[in-house]
Amino acid sequence: MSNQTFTMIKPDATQKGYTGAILDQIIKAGFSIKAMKWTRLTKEQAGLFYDIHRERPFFGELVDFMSSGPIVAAVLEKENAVADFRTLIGATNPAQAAEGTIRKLYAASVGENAVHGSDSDENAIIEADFFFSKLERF
Ligand code: 3AN
Repeated sequence: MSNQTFTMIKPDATQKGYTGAILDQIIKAGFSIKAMKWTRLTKEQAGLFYDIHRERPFFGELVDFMSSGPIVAAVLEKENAVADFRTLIGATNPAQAAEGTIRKLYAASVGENAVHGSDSDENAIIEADFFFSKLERF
């Protein structure tokens, strides 16, 4: 079990003005921010980030969406970070997400689902390293 996870606030949520409310919910849930940036992915970068989904039928849609606007990328710290953050954001499909979760509150669909959260300690490290150097983490 690791104490860090990686998140992105996705283009649907940044463009609808939910960035502040989502960050507030993350902080109130006990996560501290170790690194954070406001940026925008190119299609190539989005494809590399989601490389494990390259063969999935929704890959093209996912890459188009994730490069369609700005995102907030962040490394978060808390005991049991990966599992607790997945609980906080709720199910991938917002229709199945529990009440009060970030996706239930702010996501529109399974594709445009407001936030990303790492699914394992191993992927949290890979994803954090994709966005942040050691000099950008405090
Ligand atoms: P999660 O983000 O909850 O770990 P994954 O890893 O199954 O979910 O999927 C990665 C991302 O791919 C999701 N966050 C979502 O944006 C997108 N995605 C997953 N399933 C679909 C789908 N059926 N149609 C469109 N996009 C999808």
